[in-house]
Amino acid sequence: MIDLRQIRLREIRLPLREPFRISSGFVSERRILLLESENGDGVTAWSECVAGEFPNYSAETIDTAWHAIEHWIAPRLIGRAIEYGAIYDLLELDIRGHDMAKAAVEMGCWAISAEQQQISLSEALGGTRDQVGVGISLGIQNSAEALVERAVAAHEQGYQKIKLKIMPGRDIDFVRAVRAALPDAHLMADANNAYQLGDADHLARLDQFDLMMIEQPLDHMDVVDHAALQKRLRTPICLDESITSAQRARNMIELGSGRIINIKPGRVGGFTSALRIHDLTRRAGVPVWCGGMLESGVGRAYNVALASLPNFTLPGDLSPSARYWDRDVVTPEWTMSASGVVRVPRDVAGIGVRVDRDRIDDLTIREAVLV
Ligand code: OSB
Ligand code: MG
Repeated sequence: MIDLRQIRLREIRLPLREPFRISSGFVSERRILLLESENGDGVTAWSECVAGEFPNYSAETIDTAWHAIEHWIAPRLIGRAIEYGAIYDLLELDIRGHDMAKAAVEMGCWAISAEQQQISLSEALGGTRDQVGVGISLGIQNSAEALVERAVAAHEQGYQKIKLKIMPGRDIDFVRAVRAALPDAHLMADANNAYQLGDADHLARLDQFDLMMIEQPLDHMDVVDHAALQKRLRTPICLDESITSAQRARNMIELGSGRIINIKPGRVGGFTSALRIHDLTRRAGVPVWCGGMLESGVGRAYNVALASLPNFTLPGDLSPSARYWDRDVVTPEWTMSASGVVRVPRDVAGIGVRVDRDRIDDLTIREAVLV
């Protein structure tokens, strides 16, 4: 049973080792919202909000999430006994949207519950895998040569899936060059909404490169145009931004808007919602994989746990700590084996890594205690 006593919010700044560019924006330093939630029985857990600094991926930002947690979400939960599995539906009753803010709190409560039961987060979720396949997401580069160089290096490191961010003007030729350099690699593209249905003929030119999938080519809320586009592509469409709930996942399946889903627990409002999507896609024979939002080692723990569920049959955007940071905020840092897998810490209770509190204190630029 969850009976939250307080939530401590902190903003930390963590510079990326390499700037990351997608079709709609650019980030070189992550502003990360971390939560430390304390239950009435003294059990605590760290969690992370995946919202970015600017609303180019979805409407939420770190600042809207901070506001939503402080003013609307924490007041619904603090001092009120509730099952962790019921938090998502409680918040949905009268708070529209703010899924990333909700997820940060809800997932922290799952971790509290796992700590109480002395089981791993993976076990709490019903995970079955001891290790999960890892993919890398390569940001948009200035030239095809620069992209090829990074893709080849990633392939040599063992990544099981290489995702190429694309946008108009940096698509067909860039993907062609990578495919020529890596004839057998598992490649995919992610457009982050950079195209319109009128670009269908252009996007169909990607079919020749045997991509595993093309992620979210059209509008960030759309499931209708994607259905029309999927009819014109041989390459499977994978939806990311459009799938904000189990209802949207059901719509995608009913309409044929895509054949694969990238589940980011932060984007869908937390673990209860992610599990519903997992279960309904599994029944429908739609494979899923775990997406990433350039999380610190705290958020990564939640993604790795989720990716240990049975229908996560494709490699996730779960790169090791060193891909992103000179030094992560957890110990041990997240690592990847030469065969491209990350170990699921199913032998450790809770999130499975220790949070380096001194380092977080050093990195903290803003703090609030909600009681
Ligand atoms: O579309 O999947 C995306 C990062 C920020 C915003 C959106 C996306 C991404 C990534 C990064 O692709 C994946 C990762 O965390 O490694
Ligand atoms: Mg994406």
